[in-house]
Amino acid sequence: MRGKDNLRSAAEVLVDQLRIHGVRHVFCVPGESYLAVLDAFHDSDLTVTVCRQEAGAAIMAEAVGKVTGRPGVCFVTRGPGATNAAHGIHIARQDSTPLVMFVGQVARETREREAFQELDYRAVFGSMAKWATEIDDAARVPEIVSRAFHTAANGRPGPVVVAIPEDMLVERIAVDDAPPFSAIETSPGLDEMQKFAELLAAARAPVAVLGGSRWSQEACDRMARFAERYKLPVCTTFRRGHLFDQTHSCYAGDLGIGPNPKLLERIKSSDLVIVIGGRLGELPSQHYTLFDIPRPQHPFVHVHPGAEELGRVYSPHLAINATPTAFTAALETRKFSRAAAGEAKAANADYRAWTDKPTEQPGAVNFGAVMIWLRENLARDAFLCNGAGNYAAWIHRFFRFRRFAQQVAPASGSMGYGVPAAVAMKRLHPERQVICIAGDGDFLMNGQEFATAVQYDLPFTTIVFDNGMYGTIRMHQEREYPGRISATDLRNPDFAAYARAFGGFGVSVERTEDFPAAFRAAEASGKPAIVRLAIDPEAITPGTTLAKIRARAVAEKK
Ligand SMILES: Cc1ncc(C[n+]2csc(CCOP(=O)(O)OP(=O)(O)O)c2C)c(N)n1
Ligand SMILES: [Mg+2]
Repeated sequence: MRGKDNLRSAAEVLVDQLRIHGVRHVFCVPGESYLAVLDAFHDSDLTVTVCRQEAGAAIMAEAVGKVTGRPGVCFVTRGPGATNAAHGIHIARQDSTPLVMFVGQVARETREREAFQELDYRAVFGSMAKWATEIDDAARVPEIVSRAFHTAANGRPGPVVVAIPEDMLVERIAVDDAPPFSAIETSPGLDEMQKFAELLAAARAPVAVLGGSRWSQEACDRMARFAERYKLPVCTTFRRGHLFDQTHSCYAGDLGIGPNPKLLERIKSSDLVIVIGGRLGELPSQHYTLFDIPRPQHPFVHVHPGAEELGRVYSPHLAINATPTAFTAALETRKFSRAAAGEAKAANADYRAWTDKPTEQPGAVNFGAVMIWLRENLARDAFLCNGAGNYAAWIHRFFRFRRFAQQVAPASGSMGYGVPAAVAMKRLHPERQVICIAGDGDFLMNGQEFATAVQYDLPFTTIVFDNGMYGTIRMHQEREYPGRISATDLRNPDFAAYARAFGGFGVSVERTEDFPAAFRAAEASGKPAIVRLAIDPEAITPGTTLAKIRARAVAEKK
């Protein structure tokens, strides 16, 4: 708000810039280091969500960036606030998500004395953020915030950290606002599209691999039309299942952890791999084993919005520096010729055979059957939010994502993501169904944000897969050190009572057949809810048991 003197505090200027750049939501944990910004929120129409821990606030901002393609915004205090928030900054980095985090900083005249909670944010976030900076001069707030938004959102998106000294925030200044930032689409050139057309025409068994960010519903629809027209099998990379309608007849499956062996075979024997949008990091490359480094064994096209990513590990036969949005638009502007061999149909049949029915599992709750019930009963556009743990293998295998951004989960494999992400989705889209799925270990990493859900009356259901252990690590332990259990057992709280203690709804399920009624009761409660599932620890993946993994490891060691 401008005073009679026509001046604004730097904090007011900053909040005005957020509105100009299109921000509607901010997530924060307050701190005395940025009181002036909290005060500027008071008169703004920003929707503020106050969180219980900065990791929660940063993950909420990351989730907003992920589904909207525009920077999610969070505010945290200096020192411990900023280091707590590193959880979300790292996810935004690895997942290529636009995010801007503002950190309250000590007053400028006390800097470099290691003042109370002082940190050098350029150094701390230097290797984690896409850009880390500090605003020294109040008059430069519009310029630096504008650069933060452009940097976070364009090319390969990522997190930007902006430290804001508390004395700078209260300075009163006369300064012009910046114009709104623009999302810059990088389009493929005509020569590149010609070369792409030639590679596609020559290929007998091509496969497309979708990943990364800078997609949209329109881009996904264009990709689906292209696949359909040219009978192209399409798979999605780890936690990017929402980039292709998984009920589409060209869908070939999830190239994540524990993929369908037939999908791996198909990719290995393919004669043209087209990677669109993704980094082809460790998981989609199956720990860098699927393709030869640096030159892949088959013709290889890599389309990525960040020029620095092209040729980073794999030297492609054709590198296209373009956003998936612009690339898929270019696909619609010309005709391609292609010797259709019907492999999309075969690929989809392999996918369906792998995912249509649940596998046999030890224990009275079969999580595969639960996932299949959810895929048949959730709203078509429901958000599914989850973190990391073996429980997620059932999501990737048995759920069927239909719409862009429906899967809100960290490709970086970070635990503790689901609850804050679900809070953010419900804040953004109160009208849409939101589900969180969490492991017992995973849930308690940021489960305190359940209180945030209660505070803002956000009715979403969290399904807790309770197997009494850090299952993923137990699985690795049994593989590498069979029978030597170390630091992977968990003694859990009563998760249903936890929900009730916070003011939500809680129920525990011991048998598969009781799940639908429990889930419906949770949804009908109109409250944030937890449905806890009692899972047999032996049910470690959809395909095997702990005992089998241990027995095989023992036999191999003999
Ligand atoms: C923040 C974070 N800390 C640690 C890990 C390492 N880690 C990966 S999965 C896992 C166990 C997950 O346990 P749980 O949530 O109970 O799921 P489960 O595997 O039992 O299904 C751990 C500790 C991680 N990925 N992220
Ligand atoms: Mg567990």
